[in-house]
Amino acid sequence: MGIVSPGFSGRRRSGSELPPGQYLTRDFPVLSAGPTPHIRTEHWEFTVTTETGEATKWDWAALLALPADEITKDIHCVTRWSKLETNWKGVSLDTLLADVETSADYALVHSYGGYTTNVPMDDLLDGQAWIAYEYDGEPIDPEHGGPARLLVPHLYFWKSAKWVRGLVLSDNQDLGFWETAGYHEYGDPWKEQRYAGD
Ligand SMILES: Nc1nc2c(c(=O)[nH]1)N[C@H]1C(S)=C(S)[C@@H](COP(=O)(O)O)O[C@H]1N2
Ligand SMILES: [Mo]
Repeated sequence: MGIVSPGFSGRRRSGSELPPGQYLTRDFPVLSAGPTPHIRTEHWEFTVTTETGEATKWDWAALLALPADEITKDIHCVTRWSKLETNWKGVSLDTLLADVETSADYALVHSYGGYTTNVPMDDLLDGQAWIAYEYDGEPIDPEHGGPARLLVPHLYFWKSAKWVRGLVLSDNQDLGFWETAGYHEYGDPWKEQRYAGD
């Protein structure tokens, strides 16, 4: 038998899990730049528009019909809270984009309510991003982006657009809401890319 020190259960738990300048929170703060839109799933649509103008749409039934992943990831807000091991269910962007013909380098993510954020395509593929529709085994609360939000947890959480309604793919990087307001265009929490120029 090995020696197990008290409080060490084998689960990852150490300061090194927290990106620089972040603190741990156990609750789930709500951060929204405007009012919470209430979108009924029967009216929900997700549209991917490529650089050639080709549009592909999914309605709620089509989203739910796709293979989904159970996702456990740490999330890091630029206002300095981090929450470890959050649990989501959703469809990976690899699955959604499998049949979308594109060679675009960038996506501008659009939300119901008008929020936008830019993410490179390389950060949306290879198991790094999802359209999530469950949090902790329940439908996502409207305040937290339900019925569906983007989840791209390796970047600051402002990239995880709540009430997501689509992606516009482009060869050029068009900046989103916070990025236009002076936040970093990429937003890697491990490099503390909070503001433009960081
Ligand atoms: N549509 C939309 N998505 C958004 C935001 C927003 O204001 N509108 N805020 C972002 C920011 S700054 C953060 S930290 C997270 C907060 O998600 P939460 O409210 O579920 O914690 O959502 C991101 N996605
Ligand atoms: Mo944030």
